[in-house]
Parts: sequence; structure tokens; C-alpha cells
Amino acid sequence: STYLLDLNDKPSEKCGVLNVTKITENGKKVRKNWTSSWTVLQGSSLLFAKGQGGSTSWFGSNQSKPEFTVDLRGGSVDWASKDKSSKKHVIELKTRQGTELLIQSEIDSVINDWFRALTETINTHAWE
Ligand code: I3S
Repeated sequence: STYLLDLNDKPSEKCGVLNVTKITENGKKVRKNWTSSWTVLQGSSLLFAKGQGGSTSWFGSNQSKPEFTVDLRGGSVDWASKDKSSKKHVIELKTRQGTELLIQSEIDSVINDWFRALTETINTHAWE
């Protein structure tokens, strides 16, 4: 919506719906499980909540808690190589803790904005 696009002007406070799967957890490979997640970039944290019944919810409300939070400090972000996924527009996010995620959107402007925001965030918080 227009409202979300307005919020998205500030890279440290970005939100939207993305397709997400973990591929590695604590350095160990895990089975892919692509899910549509309401995703919020807040400072150096990236928060995911599962979409509920097609509607998105806000973490600040009582209805939803973050399902999963990633600390971006010391992490890395890059476009995923073809062998990581058959999908288009896939970002590979690696955390310092040894978690690897794939993040995808069918809409290339959307994923390009996320790529930029995540890169900026990681660069900004690199030495913390
Ligand atoms: O990397 P993979 O194993 O080819 O990933 C695919 C599988 O996870 C598949 O599920 P199961 O094989 O567990 O049933 C998913 O449905 C696909 O989406 C995965 O591949 P993509 O290329 O979509 O990331």
C-alpha cells in the first residue's frame, strides 16, 4: 500500500511481505520451508512473522509476535547463486551466528529495495 511505501523511504525502518526460508541454522543445513512472512527491518534486526490468513499484522499489536529475529550485525548479504534456488530474485543472507536465509519476492523492485536496505544496514552496523 502507499502507507507502507512511505514508511519504506527510511532504510532502517522497512517492512513488507517476502518469501523466506532458512537453509542453514547454527552452521548446519536445514530443509527448505518457503513461507510468506511479514518482514520488518528495525535498526540492525530483521524480524519475521508468518502472514495470518492472508492479512499482515504488526509486531506492536497483540495479535502477533515475531516468529524469528535475525541480528544483521556482522552478517553478509548477496544475490543467491542459481544452485541455491530455482526462484528468481533471491537474496542470500548470512548471519554471524551461522544462520543462512533465502529471501525472495516475485516483484523485482521490491527485492531490489530490500537488497539495498539490508546492504546499507549491514554496512552501517558492521563494526558493532
Ligand atoms: O534446494 P531444493 O531442495 O531444490 O529446494 C526445493 C525444495 O525445498 C522443495 O521442497 P521439498 O523438496 O522439500 O518438497 C521446495 O518446494 C522448493 O521450493 C525448493 O526449491 P526452490 O528452488 O524453490 O528454492
